[in-house]
Order: sequence, then structure tokens, then C-alpha cells
Amino acid sequence: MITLYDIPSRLAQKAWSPNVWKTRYCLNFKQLPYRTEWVEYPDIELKSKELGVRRPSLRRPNGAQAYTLPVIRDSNTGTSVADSFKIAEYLDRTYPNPRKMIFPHNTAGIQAPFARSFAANMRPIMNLIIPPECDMLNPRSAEWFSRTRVEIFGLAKLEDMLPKSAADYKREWAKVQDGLSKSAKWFAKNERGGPFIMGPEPCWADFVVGGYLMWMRCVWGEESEHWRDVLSWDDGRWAKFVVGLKKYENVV
Ligand SMILES: N[C@@H](CCC(=O)N[C@@H](CS)C(=O)NCC(=O)O)C(=O)O
Repeated sequence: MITLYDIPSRLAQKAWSPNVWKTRYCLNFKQLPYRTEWVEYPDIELKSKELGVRRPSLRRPNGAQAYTLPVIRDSNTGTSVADSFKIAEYLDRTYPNPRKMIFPHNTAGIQAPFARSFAANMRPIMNLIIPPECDMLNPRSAEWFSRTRVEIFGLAKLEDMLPKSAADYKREWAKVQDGLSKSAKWFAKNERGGPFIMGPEPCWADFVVGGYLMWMRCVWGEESEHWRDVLSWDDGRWAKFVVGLKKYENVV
């Protein structure tokens, strides 16, 4: 059995974290049995060490190192793996179902830079999404998240990340749209019609995009203007994409 370690939110489905969603999509796609164990932010380092994760998986913008989720523990092999990309590689290597490869045709080498370029396109979302993300967490995680972000970004308070005026906010939101549109052009090159980057079956690149979209949907809510915007952008490409990913959204 595989255990997936994830950070809980106060939402009904609990799962919200973009990086952990990448892994959950992988597990659901490969139809591997697993269960989720919830870990609050301040407990991630201790839990990781307990599981035998040897080193931190993140270097922060201020240079500090941090342990992160997702982590998986696979009791079938006695292995713990941190970092969503490394977990995806581990899952393909350990459970190589030829019809369910996260990196079909050995594409890890080209999907890794895809994910980095996508994240770069989406960089403008950070200042908009991090402050409200905090409201979705349980109190211990919220306190810890807010305090560490204030430190990392050298702020007086978390809300200082937000644009100062409505006009500034609009400009920043337009940059998020622009970032997704750049990525939409990559998807449009697939002549098999999608909804995914390689056609009807998803792969790592799709789970990366899906993780971001899930994050936005969780933080702002399905009824929000933000989410309605996203679904309308790029001629409804993301609306179709989200429908396509739905069957991999089980939280167990
Ligand atoms: N490169 C890592 C990044 C993981 C990551 O940043 N996870 C966040 C949750 S979305 C985390 O655990 N952050 C802990 C922290 O910031 O202290 C991956 O893809 O797994």
C-alpha cells in the first residue's frame, strides 16, 4: 500500500495543494491503491525525517532549505520519496503499466522543462493566491504559513503581497491570463484535439497544469469570478481540460 502525505485544508475535500495534487493525479491515473495521511505545515519536516526522507526538497527564494509535501511511503518496497517529479519517476519505474505511463515514450526529459516553463508563465499568480490561500488552512498551518511567508518575502504582513489598488489587481490578473494563454498555445499544437497535451490521455505535463488549476479552484472557489474567468479563457480550453481530469480527482 502507498501512503500519500498531504496538507489538509478546511474545505470538504481537504486536498488543495498544487504540488500534492500532481502526485494524487499520478496515483489515480495509474490506479494504484493508496491512502492519504494529513500533515499540518509545521509538522512536515519532522514527519519527513521520520519517514526517512534524507534531505530538504526545496530551496526558498531567501536561500533557506525546506522539507515539502508531497512525500509518499510505499510499504510494498519500503521506500519513501519526496518531490512530486521524483515520485512520478518512481511510480513509472516501480509500476510500469504500459498503458498508464506518466512519462510515456521516455518523455521525462522533455516534460521536466515543460513544467518549469509552465511555472514561469504562472509566476504572476503568486502574489494574488498566497494571501487568500492562508484563509483556507487550519489554524496551526495558517499561523505557520503566514509567519514563514512574511519572513521569506521580507514583508510586514502577508496581505502586503496583494496589489495595492483594484486597477493594479486587474493588471496582475491579466498577467495570469496571459501566462495561461501562452501555455494554451502549446496545447493547441496537438492535432489530436486534446483535452491533454498529448491527446486524450494525460501525462506529467497535464498533472502539473491540473495541480495549478485545482489550487485556483480551491482557493477562490468554484463560484468565484476568478474561476469563471479561467473557464472562459482560451476559448474554453481549460473548462474542457478540467472536465477531462475529473475522473482522476478521487481523494482517498
Ligand atoms: N518541488 C517540490 C515542491 C513541493 C512544495 O513546494 N510543496 C509545498 C506544498 S504545495 C510545501 O510542502 N511547502 C512547505 C513549505 O513551504 O514549508 C515538489 O514538486 O514536490
